[in-house]
Amino acid sequence: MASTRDILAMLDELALLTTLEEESPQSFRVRAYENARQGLEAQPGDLATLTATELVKIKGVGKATAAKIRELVDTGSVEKLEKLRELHPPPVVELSKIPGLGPKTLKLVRTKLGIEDVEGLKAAIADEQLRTLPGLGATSEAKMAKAIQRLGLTGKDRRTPIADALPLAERLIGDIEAMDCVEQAQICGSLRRFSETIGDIDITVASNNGPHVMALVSQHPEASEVILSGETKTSFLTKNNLQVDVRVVAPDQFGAATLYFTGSKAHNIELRQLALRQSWILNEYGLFEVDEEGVQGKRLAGATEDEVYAKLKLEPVPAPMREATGEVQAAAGEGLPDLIQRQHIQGDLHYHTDRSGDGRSTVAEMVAVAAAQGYSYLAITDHGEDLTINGSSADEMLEHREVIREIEKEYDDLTILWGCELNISPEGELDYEPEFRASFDYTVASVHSAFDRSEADQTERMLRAIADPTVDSIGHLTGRYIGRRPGIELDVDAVLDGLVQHDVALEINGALQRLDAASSVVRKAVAKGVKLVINTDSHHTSELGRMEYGVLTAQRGWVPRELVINSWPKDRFLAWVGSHRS
Ligand code: DGT
Ligand code: CA
Ligand code: CA
Ligand code: ZN
Repeated sequence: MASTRDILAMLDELALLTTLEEESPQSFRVRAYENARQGLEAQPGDLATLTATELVKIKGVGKATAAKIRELVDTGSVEKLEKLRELHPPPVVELSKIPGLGPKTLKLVRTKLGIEDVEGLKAAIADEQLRTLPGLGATSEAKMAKAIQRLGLTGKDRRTPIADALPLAERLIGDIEAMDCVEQAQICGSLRRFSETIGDIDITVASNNGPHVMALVSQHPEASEVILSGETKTSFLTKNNLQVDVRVVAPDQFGAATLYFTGSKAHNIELRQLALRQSWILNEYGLFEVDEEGVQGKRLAGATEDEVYAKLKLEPVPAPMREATGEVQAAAGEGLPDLIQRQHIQGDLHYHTDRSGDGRSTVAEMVAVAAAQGYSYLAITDHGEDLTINGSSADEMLEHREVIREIEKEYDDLTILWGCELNISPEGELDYEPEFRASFDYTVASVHSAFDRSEADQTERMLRAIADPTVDSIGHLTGRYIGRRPGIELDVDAVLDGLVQHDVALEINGALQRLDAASSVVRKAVAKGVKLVINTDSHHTSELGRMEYGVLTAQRGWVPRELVINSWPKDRFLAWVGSHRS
C-alpha cells in the first residue's frame, strides 16, 4: 500500500522524468507536478486515504495528478511513470545530474552519439566526440570530465566519511565566525546529526549583511570552484570535491533556519505536520499563523530552535536524534530519554601510552591530560602480547604497572586502572594465560585481524571472547574504518544477548574513522539493556576530543546516562568492575 512518502516520491520522479522528456524544466506539466507536490507536502495526514474529489481540493492538485495518485494507491504503479522510466532509465537519469548536460544537450548526446550512461560519456569525452556537436566544445568536455570525477559517479561509495568532512567543516565555521558582520554560524545537515557519511556540508550563518558574507565565503581559500554565488546562498567545491552549501539568514530567523537545514527532511516533515494541526506554518523563516485565505500572518517563533520546539509543545530534540524514528512522538509525549551528555563522562577506559607500539605519548603525559579533563578514573589499556609489534609481554606489562602506580600517587582524586586491550584471535582466544589476564584491573577485548570470515564464524568468535570471565568490555565491535574498510559481519542480536548474559559492556569508540559500535547497533543495545562505555581509544594526548564524538554517536543511538558505565560515580564504577573479579 502506497504511503504519503511514496506519493510525494512519485511526483518528484514524474517532475524529473517529464523534464527530460519535454526537454525543459519550465514545461507546464513539470510545473503542475511541482505545484501539486508543494500542496500535498503541506497536507497533514495520510494522503493515500483521500479520494480523487478530496485530492483536487488541495492547493495545486489538478485532476490528472489526482488520478495518478489514486492509480498508485489502487494498483501499486502508474502507467505514465512506467513509460517515462522506459524512455529514461536510471543510467540516463544519472547523466542528467552532470552540470552542462541539461535536458536538451542530453537528448543530443543520446541521439547523435548513442550515449546512454556515464561510462559512455566518459569514453566520448576521451575520444573528443562531444565537440563535434553543435554548442559543445573542448571546454564543455573538460568541465563534464571534472564533474563526473567530482560527483564520484564512477566510484562505489559516493558519500564522504565523517572523518574527512568534520575537520574541514570546523575550520570553515571558525573562519566564518571570524568574518565581520557574522553574528553566529552553525554546522547543519547530516554532519550536525552526526551521520557516518556526509553527502555535502551545510552551514547556516546569521548576519544583517548577507551579500557581504556571501561574497567573503565565495572567496574562501577552501573554495576551489564556486558552483553558486547568490545573496543568500553560496555553494562551492573543495579541492577534494566535497560540496559546501552556506546559507545566510537574518539573526532573528537563525533558529528556524538551522532547524530546517539540519533536517533530517523526514524530521522536518513531522514538525510541519504538527504545526499544520494548529493551522500554523513552519518554514526556514519561522513558525507563523495563517489566516483563512492561507496567507502567512503573525510570527510565533524562529529566533532559536528551542523556541520553535516549545511553541509546538515539544521537548527540544538534540540534533543527532532528528531522524524521524520516534523522537517527535517521544518529545510530545512520554519525553525523550535522559540522554548521555559529554559532561556526564567521569573517565576514559580505552587509553594507550607509548607502552603500545602505536602509542605516541608517555604515561605521564597521557595521565596529565586526562586529569585536566576532570576525570576521576582512567583505565590505561595498552595492547596485549598477541599484537606482536604493538603489544607487550607479561613482564613488560608488570613493569608498566609499577610506572602507572607511581604516577597515580601524584594525583589525589584520580584512580588509574592498570588495564589491557586484549586481542581477540580469529578463533576468539585472548592474550596471555587466563590467570595473568585475570590480574589486570580492567580489560577491553577487540578484533584487529581476520575481517573477512563468515558471519557465523565471526559471531562465534565474538561470543567466545564475551564469555571469557576476564573480559570487562568489547572495544570497536566490528573493526571497521568508515568508507574504507568494512567491519566484521556479526549476528548483532546474538552478540548483544551475549553481552547482557555475561554483563560485558559494549564500547562506543569515538575515533571518527571508527564510531564503532555504530549508532544503529547502539540503539538495539539500549533496547536490550546492554551496558555501554564511551571511549577515545587515544594513542596521543591530542585525541581526547574524541570523547565528544563518542557521545554524539551514543545520542544518535538514544543512549540514556544510566547505561553508560563511565558516567557512573567512581564508587559505583569500581564496584561493578570488582564484581567481575570475585
Ligand atoms: P546529506 O547531505 O545527503 O548527507 O544529507 P542532509 O540531511 O545534509 O541533506 P541536504 O544537504 O540535502 O539538506 C540539508 C537539510 O536541509 C536537510 O536535512 C533538510 C533540509 N532540506 C533540504 N531540502 C529539503 C526539502 O526539500 N524539504 C525539506 N522539508 N527539507 C529539506
Ligand atoms: Ca548535507
Ligand atoms: Ca546540502
Ligand atoms: Zn585500542
